[in-house]
Amino acid sequence: MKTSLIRHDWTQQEVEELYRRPLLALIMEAAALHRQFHKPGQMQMCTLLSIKTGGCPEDCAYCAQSVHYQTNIQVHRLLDVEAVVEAARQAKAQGASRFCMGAAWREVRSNRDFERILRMVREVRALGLEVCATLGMLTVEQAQALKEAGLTAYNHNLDTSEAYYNRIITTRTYQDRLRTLDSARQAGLTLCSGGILGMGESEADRIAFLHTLATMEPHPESVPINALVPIAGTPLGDREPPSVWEMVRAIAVARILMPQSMIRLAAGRERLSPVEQALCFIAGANSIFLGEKLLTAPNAPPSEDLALFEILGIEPMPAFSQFS
Ligand code: SAM
Ligand code: DTB
Ligand code: SF4
Repeated sequence: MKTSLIRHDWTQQEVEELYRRPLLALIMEAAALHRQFHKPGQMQMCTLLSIKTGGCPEDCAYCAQSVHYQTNIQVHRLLDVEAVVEAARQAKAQGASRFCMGAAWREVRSNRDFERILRMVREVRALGLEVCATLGMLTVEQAQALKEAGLTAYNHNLDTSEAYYNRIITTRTYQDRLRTLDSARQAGLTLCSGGILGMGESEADRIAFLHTLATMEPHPESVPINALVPIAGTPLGDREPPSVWEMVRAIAVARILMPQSMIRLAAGRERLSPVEQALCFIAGANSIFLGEKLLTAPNAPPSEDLALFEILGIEPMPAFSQFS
């Protein structure tokens, strides 16, 4: 039965065995589960907006927005509610069903900026969109306030394995990360949590990272798999992004481990050809970021996305369909 395929007791060894399988067989198994749990002709479209850009005190080695690195971005304070609602309206008109707001904060503070974010959440939700936010660390009380305002999901990525984490970020710990995810869960928010491939991590790190996600109970409803977008000026600015084969493998393993979750082919998609993207969709990805920009970096052009969906016969997933 379906439910027996949703497991939270995966062992590290099982995940490793899956991860090392021959790629084509892995893709086929993932595709079969994808068909069982999801409508294969539907894709979730999420649009990102950076509502507060740059000046972040954390030192995440991949990030354009950290104060620790000299990068070429346009820094700005928290946007006005009206500007955000207008961007959400446009995202909806383009076919997005989820609107994700990102702030370059280490943690949420309960001040006027937070009140403004609660207003943004209420108004974007009133447009009939799912609303996601990624604001850094969070307490249960703050998560509850967001939930009451109508927030659907909280994004907080584990990024990589616990063992590799301090090679990428020194200003917080893996435990901090897990604690925030727990606060969001306690408040009844759904979770969006995934990671980045191509930061110099080993296969063992990728296996451990996927194992951590797959043993959460419940699984994060949404799992973004990002390819590193190398940002000039950051410590990872010169890295070669991961190959499409590495992306497909991670997506397929995530799909098998967490059959009911949305697996998002997230950052780095603009470097993939239409055929490469289609392969990621066959391997189980059923969610993308739609829109010209991610947070600071460019995304695949929406016109090209819509052309590809036309060819593949993919339709936008309606809002809230995962939860009904
Ligand atoms: N400050 C908040 C936090 O760290 O949770 C929210 C914003 S942060 C930019 C959201 C996520 O974007 C990060 O956790 C990371 O996984 C992803 N990300 C950031 N920069 C990236 C890059 N250059 N390439 C790929 N993914 C990136
Ligand atoms: C996620 O996993 N990826 C998004 C979203 N969640 C917040 C962010 C990608 C950022 C890519 C680099 C940039 O735009 O600065
Ligand atoms: Fe700050 Fe988030 Fe960027 Fe890390 S990823 S530097 S916490 S904005």
